[in-house]
Amino acid sequence: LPADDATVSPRGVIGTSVTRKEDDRLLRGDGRFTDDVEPAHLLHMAVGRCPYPHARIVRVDASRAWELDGVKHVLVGADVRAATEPLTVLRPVPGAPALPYYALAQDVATHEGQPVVSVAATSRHVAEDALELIDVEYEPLPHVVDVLAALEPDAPVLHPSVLDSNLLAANSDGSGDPDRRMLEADVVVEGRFRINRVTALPMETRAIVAEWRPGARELTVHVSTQVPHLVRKQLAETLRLTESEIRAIASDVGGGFGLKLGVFPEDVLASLHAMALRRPVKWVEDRAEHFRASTHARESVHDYRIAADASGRILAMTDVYATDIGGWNSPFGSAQLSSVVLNGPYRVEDGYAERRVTLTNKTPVGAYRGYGQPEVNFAYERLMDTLARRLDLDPVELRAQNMVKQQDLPWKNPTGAVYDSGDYERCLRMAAEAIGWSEHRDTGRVPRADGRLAGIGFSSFVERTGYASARFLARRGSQFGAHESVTLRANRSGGIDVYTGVSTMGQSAETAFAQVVSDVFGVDYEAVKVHAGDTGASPLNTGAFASRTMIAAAGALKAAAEELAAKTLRLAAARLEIDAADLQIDGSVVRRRDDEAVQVPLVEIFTTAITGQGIPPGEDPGMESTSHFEPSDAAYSFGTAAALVSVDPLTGEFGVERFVMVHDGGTVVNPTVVAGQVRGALAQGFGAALTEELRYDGDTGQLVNGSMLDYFVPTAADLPPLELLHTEVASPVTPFGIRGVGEVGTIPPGAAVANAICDALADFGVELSSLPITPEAVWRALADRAAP
Ligand code: SMO
Repeated sequence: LPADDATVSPRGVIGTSVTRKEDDRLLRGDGRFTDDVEPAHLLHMAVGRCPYPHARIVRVDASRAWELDGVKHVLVGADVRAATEPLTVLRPVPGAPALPYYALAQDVATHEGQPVVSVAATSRHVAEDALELIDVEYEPLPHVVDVLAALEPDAPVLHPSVLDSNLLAANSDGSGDPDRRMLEADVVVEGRFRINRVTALPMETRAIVAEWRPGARELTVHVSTQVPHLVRKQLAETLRLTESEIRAIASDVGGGFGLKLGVFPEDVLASLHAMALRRPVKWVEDRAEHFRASTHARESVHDYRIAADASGRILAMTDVYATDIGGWNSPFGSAQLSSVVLNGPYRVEDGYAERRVTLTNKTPVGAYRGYGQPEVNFAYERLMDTLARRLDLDPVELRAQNMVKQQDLPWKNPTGAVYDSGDYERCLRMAAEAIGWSEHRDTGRVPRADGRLAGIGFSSFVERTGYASARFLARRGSQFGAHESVTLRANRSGGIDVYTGVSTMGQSAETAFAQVVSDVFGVDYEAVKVHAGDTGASPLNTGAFASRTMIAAAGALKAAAEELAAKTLRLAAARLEIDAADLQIDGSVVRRRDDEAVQVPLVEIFTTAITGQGIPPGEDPGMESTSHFEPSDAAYSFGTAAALVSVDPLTGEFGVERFVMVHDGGTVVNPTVVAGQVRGALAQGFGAALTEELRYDGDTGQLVNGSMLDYFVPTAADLPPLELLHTEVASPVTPFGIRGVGEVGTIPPGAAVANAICDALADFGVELSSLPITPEAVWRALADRAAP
């Protein structure tokens, strides 16, 4: 790493690959997931779901289910309507009306898999048997599953009581006069880009254990979520309880990826059963349910245009796109970042994004790692290569020529995003160098001995991480803030306990939080223990999403650790009768800076504070601090990926032989963790780019590949070798210069691989504009071009 632009704290703990706090328990099988929670007298819930994409519920008769041995409680739509409010949306699409989304379908169900009835029984199998005994009479209604067809005037309307079409909301952002630039430009390239419907597929499906103690008026929910404090808020609203009456606990979470952002219908149902029965109720989603009833993601159609002059200078970029939100709003609302990073890393003053958020009779679309950014990257990066070919320019030089320059940052893009800092071109050059672009450009297009053709493709990107501000979120109607919050509490063993509402879902928050506390306070990393995900034992925070945890939490950790360190030094100064400025905290002791022999153990200082016995006059007892921190703006990660492919031009079969990812996530807290995050997101990015697609049959409206046998998730063996390189430009808007890293890997695989295939097949004039990129798609594109 170039040392000059890295802001690494002098104590050296930030920036080192310390052992992960989470590994020991997870590797030993001591992790505690929601399904591991087994209270006494536990009952189990099963949910009956609509088998049609769109149907009126004419009649529900549950009488035979009630009679089955072991059945304790049955809920139908009317029960839910009487006892609850509709589910709320944490990040509604601006301008979208609220839809009356109840935990069980009321008169009409709008997607296959929507909950219609639920049963609590002594075991899951009894509950599922009971579902079979419930008579639901459906009247199938006309359905629409294609996002563009859903906008046609003759399409069946999903929510006629609220909307007279399936357009949930339309909005646009932009500046300048891009349509005029299009007319003036020497060249305009455009295309329609179809992004596939995929799903996040966490290894742990959704799960909840709900327990109600009426005497205590306390509903405790163990729930697999990224946002326990927000689940608590949404459950309170829906169940007509106060937040005081709910405790949400997320222990280990087996992957969130954006899917587990907020309350789901089944969380409400399990709570209602538990409250009616005064017994704990568990629901663990099975994989078939997960495919139909959690959330899907990404599906959208982008009509993207780039205008340029003859030298390749970009004059305007526009994206008019429709995103599919499915049959209802999901708890977090659909992806909203395509517009924010409309132009990627390229400098352009004139541009707009116009979005139509569209209802279809499919599973609701929610957040998924990347949240709109992989989608738009595929469109603009495919067109950058088209533009290079049209103008006979080197695609690397065309990109470099148009990238926002380091000295021009911060810079506001046409949709109002302020890119903070970075050296975008350096990442591009590093990727080109690493993949061997110049040799390939000069000699690489000669067919290999076996007839295969090699190609190299690039994808450059910026990624928004975190949020601009609470003010920005308020303007958009979001129900949460931009800050993160922690409590630090010293203990009588000489350690520091950290309490956070962030749940730990594989992103290594416990490790990174402990690193910051250790670094700022000076205490040993091993003496810091992080307690995560319990609303009953953490300050009211925001949560783990938007790649935002570290960029916000690091500031709160720093402030709280500094406050405790100052107090620790004052107490030690009084004890040692030395000026506090001459002391430092070093591992397990406070010592004189220039004389190690003069020291006092931290355990003694902490005990003094906690007991209040012997604290100097003017000091309060206690050694505890809570801090809330909001970064001054969002931080933009950036980078370039490069793929080397070989393609069989007869069959379209291809392989990704190398994949280089050059990435800048600002100051790195833990290199191993960052590499793991980038690799994990790349795996999901490759799945969405090459193999994953949720397919619906147009005639029946059924999901046809909702199982792990039919939906192809890449395994480690399916991935190309991943070569990771980093730069480390500190962000000026976050503590320590940290940028988010959790989602970035999902962004570039689709465009990089498609561009590489189109490069290999340049002589055939093949242009790929849909995801996923399959050998069949390549073969079809070749066949289309070969046809007269
Ligand atoms: S899609 Mo992420 O959890 O903001």
